[in-house]
Amino acid sequence: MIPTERPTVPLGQVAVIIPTYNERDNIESIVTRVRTAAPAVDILVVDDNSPDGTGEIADKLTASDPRVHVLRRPGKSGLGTAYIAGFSWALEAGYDVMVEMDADGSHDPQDLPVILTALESADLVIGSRYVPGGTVVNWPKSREALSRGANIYVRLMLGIPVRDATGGYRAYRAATLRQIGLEDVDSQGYCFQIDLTLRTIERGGAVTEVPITFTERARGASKMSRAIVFEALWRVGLWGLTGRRRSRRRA
Ligand SMILES: Nc1nc2c(ncn2[C@@H]2O[C@H](COP(=O)(O)OP(=O)(O)O)[C@@H](O)[C@H]2O)c(=O)[nH]1
Ligand SMILES: [Mg+2]
Repeated sequence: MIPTERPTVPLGQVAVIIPTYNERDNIESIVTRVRTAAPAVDILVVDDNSPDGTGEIADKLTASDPRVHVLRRPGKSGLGTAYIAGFSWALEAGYDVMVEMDADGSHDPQDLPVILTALESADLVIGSRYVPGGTVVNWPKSREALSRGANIYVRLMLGIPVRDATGGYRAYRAATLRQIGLEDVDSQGYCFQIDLTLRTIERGGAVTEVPITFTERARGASKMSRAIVFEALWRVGLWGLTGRRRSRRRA
């Protein structure tokens, strides 16, 4: 969905939020790459007390760069709550834009300037694998089929014109996050991304997708699980069947 008539609004200060759980081999590289690709942004790492020492590495990065921040949580509590904690921290600190980015290198920091430029005339920008020009590298066919299938299911169930509603490389305006009621979001994983996309659209927000190349991680292990996939299946099904979008519009 590409808004056409909207005037551009300057962005202000950007916080890139990077959730981590056992990303020891990736954290330093991703922080350095973000710093190089977008020197004006600040970074917040949200680490869930990773047993592999990711948090300690992040603390060292903070010591040498005051624009890198670390939020340490006591234990693994899921991607959704990690982002909500990160968003809350950044909203409180007065940032104007919050970017979601994985630590594992799947999201190329070099795409950040394009994503941020698109946000000048949108409320949410999704780095999209499934718009023309977007692509996935090094995923097994089964994983890509799952992701594509999930996005078709989302479009059918929710009726939203977004090609990559599960994508986790995205930028929000602070005002958007303030409006969508983060306090009652309890979706995790992919469903968290779908939930926030739907909430943005429900409140009249403009969503733009820009094509990205998503590259499967080279180091460390994925935290995706069957439970995360099933959560998205049942919640999206429920939202679709109960007409969540229509009832919220009336509210
Ligand atoms: N803080 C935190 N980060 C998480 C959690 N689960 C996943 N992550 C991070 O979220 C990002 C995406 O996770 P990943 O395992 O790569 O998922 P995949 O890309 O769907 O396979 C990575 O940076 C992970 O370290 C969690 O429970 N807590
Ligand atoms: Mg990943």
